[in-house]
Amino acid sequence: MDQSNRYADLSLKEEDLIAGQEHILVAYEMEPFGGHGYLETAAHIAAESSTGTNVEVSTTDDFTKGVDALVYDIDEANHMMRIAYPLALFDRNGRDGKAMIVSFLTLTIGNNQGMGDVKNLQMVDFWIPETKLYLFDGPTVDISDMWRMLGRPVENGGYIAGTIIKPKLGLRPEPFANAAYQFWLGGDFIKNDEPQGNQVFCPMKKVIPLVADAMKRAQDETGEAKLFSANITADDHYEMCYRADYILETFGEDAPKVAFLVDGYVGGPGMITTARRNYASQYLHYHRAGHGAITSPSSKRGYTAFVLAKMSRLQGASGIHVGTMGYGKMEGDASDKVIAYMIERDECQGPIFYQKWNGMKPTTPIISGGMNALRLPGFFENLGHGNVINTSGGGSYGHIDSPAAGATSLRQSYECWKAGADPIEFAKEHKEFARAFESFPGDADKIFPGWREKLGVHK
Ligand code: CAP
Ligand code: MG
Repeated sequence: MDQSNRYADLSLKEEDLIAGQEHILVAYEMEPFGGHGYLETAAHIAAESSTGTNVEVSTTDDFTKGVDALVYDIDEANHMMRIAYPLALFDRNGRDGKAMIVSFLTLTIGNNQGMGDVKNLQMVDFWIPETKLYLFDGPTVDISDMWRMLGRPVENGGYIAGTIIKPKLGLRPEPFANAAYQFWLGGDFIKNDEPQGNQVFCPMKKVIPLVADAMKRAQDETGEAKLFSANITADDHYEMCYRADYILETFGEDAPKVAFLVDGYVGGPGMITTARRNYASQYLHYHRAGHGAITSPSSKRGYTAFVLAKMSRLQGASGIHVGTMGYGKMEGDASDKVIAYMIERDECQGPIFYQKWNGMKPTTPIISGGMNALRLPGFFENLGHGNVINTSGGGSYGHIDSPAAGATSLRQSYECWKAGADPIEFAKEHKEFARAFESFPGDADKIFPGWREKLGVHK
């Protein structure tokens, strides 16, 4: 059934919808299966994503029709379409009237993902009216709080050198805490790797007190504050809070320096909001393992990594992984910097929509996955700044001298880029950075050909 006379209105103007502030706008890349018209399929998607189904139902009344989602723009040649969703469609909390990301997803990326006439459907951008942003939690804690704890300026506080405890699994409590201590001697921030939590060989109640002690010792030794991002991901709200409460109590006076890592893609939006609402004083670290299943550039469904990051700011993530923009080991390319800009700025042009954030706190881009001191200068150059948290697991524990030397090499790499120095010349004066070349010779050959001769390394 062609529903385009009800669920499409191509005379609607986007600028009027934006001025009206009463719709959420969503842009999709869409292709119908052969035999299905473009507008007809787009209208079917709008129907299934709002008030309709594949047939007319007798219970529809005039009010219902007033909240239909409407296709207002199609570009068949480029497989693009845009839908305006009236705000009234979205479910709201009974307790406090707030919006729910889960409801946003249920409509915009719900049943429409499995329809028989839709070959591909991926959300590439969305726009929230800036006067309605107060409906979303937004972040409570941001990178400026981290900078303050590190004793730095709260604006432009610079690069936060971090790591992930490696190996990913298989360390017992003492070696685990020792790995943390060793890194903290040179760096700022450590995160649990995403599967680390409460393994039988490394129970939370054994390892967390040792990590808290390692933090104290590293702080005493270096005279610097240290940060730890503890994984509290769990199926069950109560289990998550049980872990979080135990961790805060154990860190005691250092609890403000604890972030909570939540795996928000596998765990789902409810888990992020549970952390955001129950622990509003902690930095909320959104890890996104598994997201590639739908956000991969090769994926034709779901939504993009850009959309995931933009949603995370609404949910109140203090920081989210945004990839490495082609400089690390995961998928991505240089143009992904728009993901970082969208979450850290107060207004930003996305792939389709210009979003104003109306003062909502920023979400830190967390840069991770195959990074090391040699790859960072190029990364900073592409991004244009270094106000990020970077976690380099292999890049720290893979340094041939020590994890502390690995951490120092990361900091030096930032200093090198900030000074606009030539990395080879900089390496001649900075031993840990120089030793990163020998630690990661494959990268060194690729990024700095001829480095051996220039640095006098002949092994
Ligand atoms: C990085 C990491 C992170 C990835 C996830 C890993 O380790 O701990 O989980 O960064 O990808 O297990 O791969 P290395 P993303 O530093 O040793 O590579 O950040 O893109 O979500
Ligand atoms: Mg990991």
